[in-house]
Amino acid sequence: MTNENLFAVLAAAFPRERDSIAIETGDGLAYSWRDLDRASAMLANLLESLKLPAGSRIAAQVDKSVEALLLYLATLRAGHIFLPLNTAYRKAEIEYFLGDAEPAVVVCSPGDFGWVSKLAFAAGTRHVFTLGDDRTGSLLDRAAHMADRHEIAARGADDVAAIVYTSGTTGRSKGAMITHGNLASNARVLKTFWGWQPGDVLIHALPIFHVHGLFVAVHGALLNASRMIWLAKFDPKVVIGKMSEATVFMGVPTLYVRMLQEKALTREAAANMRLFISGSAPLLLDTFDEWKARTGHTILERYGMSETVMLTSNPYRPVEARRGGTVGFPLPGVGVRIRAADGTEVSVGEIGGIEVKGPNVFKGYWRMPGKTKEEFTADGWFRTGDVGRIDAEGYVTIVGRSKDLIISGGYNVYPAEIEARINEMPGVAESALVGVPHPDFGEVGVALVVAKAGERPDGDAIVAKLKAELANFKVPKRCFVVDELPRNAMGKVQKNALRARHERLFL
Ligand code: MLC
Ligand code: AMP
Repeated sequence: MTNENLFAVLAAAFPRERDSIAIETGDGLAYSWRDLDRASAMLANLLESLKLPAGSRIAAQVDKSVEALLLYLATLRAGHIFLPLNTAYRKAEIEYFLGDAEPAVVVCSPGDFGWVSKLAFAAGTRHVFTLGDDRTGSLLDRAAHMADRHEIAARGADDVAAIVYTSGTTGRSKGAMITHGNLASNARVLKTFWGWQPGDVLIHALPIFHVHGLFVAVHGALLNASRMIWLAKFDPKVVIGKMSEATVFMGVPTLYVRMLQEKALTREAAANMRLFISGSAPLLLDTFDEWKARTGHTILERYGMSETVMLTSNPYRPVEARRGGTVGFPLPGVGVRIRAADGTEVSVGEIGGIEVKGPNVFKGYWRMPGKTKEEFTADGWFRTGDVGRIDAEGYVTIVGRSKDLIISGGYNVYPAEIEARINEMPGVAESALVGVPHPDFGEVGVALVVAKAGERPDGDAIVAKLKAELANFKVPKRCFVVDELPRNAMGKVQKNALRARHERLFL
């Protein structure tokens, strides 16, 4: 029987020339394919030495480094479940994730050991390691004593490889259980669909705690035996400077917007590049057009989700068929359909809810069978919560979202979570968070707050308090105290009206 462990799939694609460079970092370090194999073996052996039960979760909240990537690969290799956590998350957020996922192992930055280990031990975690972005910390100290050979754990396509938390529209965050089969099938499809070829080099400038940077970008390069230029943080100047040595770049729209502000972005600078891919948030037509004018390259926009990895993509060839403002066609093997609110089929070109099906669609939400069932139709399609249409040629266009979600710089912000926090603050009767256009982040949150009778809460103080409690990208950029929130006949807050009122705040 073949081993369907995703690591086995990726490792089978490593080049025979094991001493060639697999990853080079922004500060000049080089890792060969042999290094990736041996170091992931050592880390996998460390995990195995802990004698963890099958299906253990390995949580990581660490700065981006090659070693952080190796921890992910080692977790796959040992057959455990990887749980990546955004480095911006603060105490309350981490406390929830650790309590919900009950990881057997938590890896955090050395500077966070005090507070993270306290939360982890309270959640029942037995092992807390540290990993710095400069190859320091107890994780590597312990792994240094391990053997550098390791037999890849046997896993089936339906076994869970990772849990990625996505915030809920109401209440608690949900952990999407993504299987080895989901990830392997998607990576294989994208390798062909995006025309990965020998000699490709990827500039990797995204964070590795979400599906875009961790799965789409990393699996793409590894499955193609491609070198990665590994940048710990996105810096537009550095990325433009590296284009002459690379061929592929993936980014959220904000990254493209920021590069367009650089004089160094020219046709010449981008001449060696084969493909620019955008996703995670809507790419404005202006950005698409401007990029083409400045570099001669047509950005290829695609659409995906944590629960489904990649769903649709504009075509690779012919280049003229990449259509700005659309997310292209369903990927091979992926079913995409549009349904009216009552679940009935809509005619071609009509708007409705986007539903999807395929080997890429996740197994369900961690310990939430009820929620999982709710998000699937009776005939097994997953409701994305996105609203769109499919035209006569088959192009999918996303026109909005039925889920109350703000996407800011490629990060998802669920208003319900922020509103709940604001509502708990003294002097606040109720609140609403809406997303408004922003030139850099695409969309940002603005909070509207109604005071309790006789009280005078302060908008700036509310923002400051949220800053202390929440991941920075979730904090509203502005907060206004208003007399009342507009409501419809059903008593529901009319967020569209609020959005319209503040539409030009940052433009
Ligand atoms: C940073 N800030 C943000 C923000 N990022 N505000 C709103 N939205 C964001 N995304 C704010 C901080 O709060 C801070 O504010 C200030 O900007 C500087 O913080 P920073 O951390 O130094 O910012 P920077 O490094 O410039 O980060 C911006 C960014 C980053 C665009 C590089 O947000 C980013 O890497 N985004 C990519 C997200 C991503 O990978 N998404 C993929 C999800 S997967 P203050 O006030 O404190 O100074 C997915 C599925 C799919 O969606 O289809 O791919
Ligand atoms: P996440 O839960 O972080 O995986 O975010 C998934 C959501 O990002 C999707 O449901 C969409 O709303 C949004 N998204 C991803 N790609 C695109 C895109 N190309 N255009 C518009 N929205 C997108």
